[in-house]
Amino acid sequence: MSSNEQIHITEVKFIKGVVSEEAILYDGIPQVAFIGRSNVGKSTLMNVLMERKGMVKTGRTPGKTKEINFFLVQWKGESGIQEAYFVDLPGYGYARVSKGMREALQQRISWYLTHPVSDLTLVVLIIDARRGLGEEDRAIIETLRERGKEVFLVVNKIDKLNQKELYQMKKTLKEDTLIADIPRYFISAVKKKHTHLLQRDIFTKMSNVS
Ligand SMILES: Nc1nc2c(ncn2[C@@H]2O[C@H](COP(=O)(O)OP(=O)(O)OP(=O)(O)O)[C@@H](O)[C@H]2O)c(=O)[nH]1
Ligand SMILES: [Mg+2]
Repeated sequence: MSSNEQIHITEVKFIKGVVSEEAILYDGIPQVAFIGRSNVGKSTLMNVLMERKGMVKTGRTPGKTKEINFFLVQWKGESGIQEAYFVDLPGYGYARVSKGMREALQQRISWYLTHPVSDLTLVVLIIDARRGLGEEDRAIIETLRERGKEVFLVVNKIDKLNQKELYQMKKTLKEDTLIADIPRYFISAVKKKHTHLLQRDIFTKMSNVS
């Protein structure tokens, strides 16, 4: 798909929630995973990118998503219909679930991200523009880097910042050597600000592997 081409999504459907070893992890369909702290807007963003309101549940009790949810997205590309799984992961860092549950979820996330055989092609790491990169985010970036996985960094909820605050956040991230070579996007999922750029880049990446 060339960069100025329109995306035509033809189908989106929920396939299943996964908590352990399953064939869907390596069935040959490329995967793009959405991860981040609880409440950063993962599910809201997925709905925008997949162009389906309400496909993924949003704004419910934080920490509710416990499974690794697979959505099959099909679109028209240059070489006909192409497909990928958009994968919604539990959010991390939610304080109000038990320590045991928090650790179990953390383990499930890293199990998925580091699975030795998988078709995980791209990881979209989402952070809240008001908080910046946290320790868990940094650890995940390091893990993914060790395994040579490609990452996009999405700074969401920029509608909550004024110009000065946005400038400051951009500067802070620019000076952060950990993410120097990671593409980054400053967006608002709710206002659909700059989400088309991110959508284009994700579909371009996924088109080139599927
Ligand atoms: N102001 C603003 N609010 C947003 C934006 N994106 C998401 N939200 C809100 O943030 C809250 C959480 O959004 P979700 O999409 O459910 O977040 P999540 O990361 O999927 O949360 P968990 O599934 O609990 O990990 C909701 O109330 C959304 O409406 C944004 O760009 N701007
Ligand atoms: Mg969610």
